[in-house]
Amino acid sequence: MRSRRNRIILHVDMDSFFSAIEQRENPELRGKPVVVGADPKGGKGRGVVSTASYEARRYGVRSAMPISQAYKLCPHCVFLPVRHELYWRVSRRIMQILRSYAVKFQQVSVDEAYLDVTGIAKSYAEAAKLAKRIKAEIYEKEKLTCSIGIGPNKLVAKIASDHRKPDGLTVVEPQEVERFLSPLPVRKIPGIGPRSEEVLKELGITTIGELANCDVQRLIPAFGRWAHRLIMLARGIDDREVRERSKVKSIGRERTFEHDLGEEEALKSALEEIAEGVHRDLEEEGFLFKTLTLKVRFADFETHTHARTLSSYHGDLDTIKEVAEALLSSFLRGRKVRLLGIRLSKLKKRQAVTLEDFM
Ligand code: TTP
Ligand code: MG
Repeated sequence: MRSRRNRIILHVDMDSFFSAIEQRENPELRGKPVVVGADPKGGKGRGVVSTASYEARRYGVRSAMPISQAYKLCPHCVFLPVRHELYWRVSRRIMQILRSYAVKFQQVSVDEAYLDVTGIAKSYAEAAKLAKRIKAEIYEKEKLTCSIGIGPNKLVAKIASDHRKPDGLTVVEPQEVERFLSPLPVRKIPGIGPRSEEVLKELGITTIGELANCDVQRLIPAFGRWAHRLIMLARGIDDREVRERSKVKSIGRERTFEHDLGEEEALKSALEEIAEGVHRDLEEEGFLFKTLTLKVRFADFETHTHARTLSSYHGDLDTIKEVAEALLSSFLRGRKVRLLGIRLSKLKKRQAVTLEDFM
């Protein structure tokens, strides 16, 4: 028995993420070999390559390579410093798009996520349509490309997304899993690094197909308890769930003012600004809220919080502003305010859209 359930899982991975963002931000870099990472300092620099554009990869430049080596391979490459904040900002927007397409969603790194679309897509053909739609939306909104793998589990989806890069889409239906995996090198299985690869090679195992068919006893001396799991993976069996990491219990922002505020107008506009920030965070995380808590600290540090729980879930800016303002006016007695804060809790994920919405 292959698997108890018929799931359809997507793995999305952005193409040369950091350098693609840099090329988007600066049109002069498009089509050029770009390396994002440490300063090469004319070949004497320390540190490593974060990523290289596909143009730079042609010269052999790779992630995690010493920057001095990258410089040797491609001295005319454009070397850029890493701008993490920018990349994470873009990442958050992309993840928000992806999340809206999934029943279950799991971000695994800055540029990578799993989507369980079982039920949203009724077949692999529908899932492929959904994937094309996702690629188009990301490109339209962010001018970035990604590669998507579709399979019956996380392992197959992940290997599939890497299969045709950049701008790829690889669909592996359950009955194709064995044919797809067999010829690939064992290294393609996440978790098998250069050391495991070497050990397997000594046992005469280089492809996933050979691993799938080998006797577990041969692997136990080197891999111990992991041996069974390794063979299962090689056979394309993987029951891991796409896990929502919805540890977020509340979303909030607060602001301490440079000068204590007394005027109603000034307080109102400060509160609006905070509401806008909180609303942006709520949208980015893909949540709706039911409870809003307002925090007020007066000039003498006396601090109050007032909460209101609504009868249903909301996600719009107007509601946040209205409720926050109503709460504020209930405890302003002409006193000067040092800090204002808004926190949203009793959160719920926004409903995912369905494929029908696009047809
Ligand atoms: P990856 O998805 O591994 O690589 P990538 O997006 O640059 O290229 P690919 O088209 O092959 O997916 O990693 C995502 C980002 O994470 C990458 O743009 C830079 C960063 N990163 C590092 O900083 N160091 C590393 O060693 C790796 C692998 C990635
Ligand atoms: Mg990537």
